Amino acid sequence: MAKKIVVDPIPRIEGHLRIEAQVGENNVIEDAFSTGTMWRGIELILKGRDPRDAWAFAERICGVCTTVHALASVRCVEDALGIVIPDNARIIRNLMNATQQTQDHLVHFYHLHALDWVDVVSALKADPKETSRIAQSISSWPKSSPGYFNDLQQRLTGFVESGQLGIFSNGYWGHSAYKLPPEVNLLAVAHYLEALEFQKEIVKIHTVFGGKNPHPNYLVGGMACAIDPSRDTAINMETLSMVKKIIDDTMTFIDQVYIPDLIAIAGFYKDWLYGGGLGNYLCYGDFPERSLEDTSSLLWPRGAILNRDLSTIYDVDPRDMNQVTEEVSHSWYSYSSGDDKGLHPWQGETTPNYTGPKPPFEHLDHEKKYSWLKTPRWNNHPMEVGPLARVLLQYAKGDPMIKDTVNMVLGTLDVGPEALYSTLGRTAARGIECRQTAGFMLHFYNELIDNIKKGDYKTANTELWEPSSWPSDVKGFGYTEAPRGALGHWVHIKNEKIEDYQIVVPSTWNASPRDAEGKVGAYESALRGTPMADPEKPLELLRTVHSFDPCLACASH
Ligand code: NFC
Repeated sequence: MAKKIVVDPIPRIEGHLRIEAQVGENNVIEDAFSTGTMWRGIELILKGRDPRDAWAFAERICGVCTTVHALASVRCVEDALGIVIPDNARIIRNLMNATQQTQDHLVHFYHLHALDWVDVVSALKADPKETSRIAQSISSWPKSSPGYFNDLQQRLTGFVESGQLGIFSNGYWGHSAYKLPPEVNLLAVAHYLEALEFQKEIVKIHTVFGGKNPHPNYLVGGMACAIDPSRDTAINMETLSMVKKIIDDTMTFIDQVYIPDLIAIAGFYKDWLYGGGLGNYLCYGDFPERSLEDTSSLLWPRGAILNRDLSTIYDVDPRDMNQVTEEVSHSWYSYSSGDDKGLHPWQGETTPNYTGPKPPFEHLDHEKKYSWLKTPRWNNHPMEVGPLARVLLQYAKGDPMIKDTVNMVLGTLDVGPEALYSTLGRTAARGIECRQTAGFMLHFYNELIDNIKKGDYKTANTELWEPSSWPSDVKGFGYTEAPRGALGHWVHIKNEKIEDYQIVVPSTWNASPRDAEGKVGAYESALRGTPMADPEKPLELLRTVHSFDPCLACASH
């Protein structure tokens, strides 16, 4: 008889995700149900407000992807009001978004996902000399002496002996699904701690252009930072050289630490090819070289792939009332129509209606409503969004940089392209993409410097700032690719105020419950068929769900 297991909560930092899984006799997951257990109502909080303030509320949806809701929000209000931003604002937004992606991917790999593959306690048994030899054989990163690893091991031993593992507590240490030798575990723990220290450097870029992090400042019409060499503004020679140094250090860290670690760890798990999931991928695209309307100028393209068929790329139009919809047949909301059928976000409704059991409870009834997440669909298909979707789309389109990096990673691991359709493929795609976004940081930095050299200092356009100049009834759409995937904000502005605001989030696409036809979401699909060594310690389930980098704070907002 199938056993039921419950893992709640799942993410290490971002919000409330519960998975209930049915596990068969042979300890293979037969079915899984994904539940968002929290809701805050940001869409309702936005109603009736000045649309120019929306970004500041929307950005507070999440402190992890801490710029992307502000970006999508200013873009959707500008779209509605016909505001064109200056070129420097486009460039600074791109630079801030590339910074966000890069920092977020680094944090995900080391701090939110690595411990699904790395056994911290096993690192105590490592020979530091051998760790040093391995480190020097895979990278020229300077922190690699036997003494360095020996010191770290002593510190770690101190933690364990005092019974206080701190950030490393609550792991399934010693689980038989961990495959790394102690020496590689020690190497990975060293880089976990180094990455924790380094990631805070990367976000200093947000403090230069957005005043602070988390939640840097944005502005409808451009960016709220002044460039003016005649005054002592925050953007000056000193801060720009600091930004350049951070970008250089970030590229070095990714090339010398993240990518070699990714390949070294994956090399021990290349047979663990579970978790491929839906095989449908959706991207809105981002990083405009000219404008958001001109989708041919996006460095990350827009498009959809169905059934893992990379030979056909489908056009995507999130303004098309039939393409993107959200339905609530298994979600704790009700629609005024009285049925739960999908609505395009410009017709969207958010009316909470909790019908689940009163806590504490053992299990949810999955025939009924079972999540605070709505169920997004693209042309009625469940879709996976995120780094794997973006890498596959660029691979399918023949982007030379992505093709080379994907081929390098697959070649080094000695696996074929089918390995991409897996938990490990999703994790590898994030590393490949992180290398690309660090390159974008440099690209947009150079573009900004060129503009400043030409004497172009303009960062904001406030011509349409006066509400009386706005149309009385208008709708807008703003998009971005957040670290976890395609993000859309849709606004309806009436008589100078927000009439309706709908947000469809990457983690909602991936973590959604099933739809009225029973089609499962991306997490639910990816978990099916996963074997577990010990269902009481569901490490393999965590691996697959963590590979999507869940953020439930965003997903149910
Ligand atoms: Ni929070 Fe966000 C969620 C991202 O999916 N990326 O919409 C954005 O969080 O991390």
